[in-house]
Amino acid sequence: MKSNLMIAVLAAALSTAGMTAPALAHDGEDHAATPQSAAGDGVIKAVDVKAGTVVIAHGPIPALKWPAMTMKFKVESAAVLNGVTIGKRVHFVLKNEHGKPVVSEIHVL
Ligand SMILES: [Cu+2]
Repeated sequence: MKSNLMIAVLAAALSTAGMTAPALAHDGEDHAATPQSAAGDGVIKAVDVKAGTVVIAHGPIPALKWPAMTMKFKVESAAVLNGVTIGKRVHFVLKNEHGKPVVSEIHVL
């Protein structure tokens, strides 16, 4: 089921790749021509289910031209945080929600 979802996300990203839409913003930094979705790996540093946020020390994300860094993300829904606890190594998927990166999937490694 999860791999089907991944394919759906990628297909959606590809189908919208040619359209003009707000690019993923990165904490106020200006990154041109960023895609509608991207994935990265990292370590969970904090989880706030109530606020719907997660802090991830992530590696470089070449698709977004992001260097490695620790940053706070919003999650698409609280369900994304199921099983996600501090110290876990994760693979995560970001999607572009009105120009802001939102974590749509977290897979504990
Ligand atoms: Cu970052």
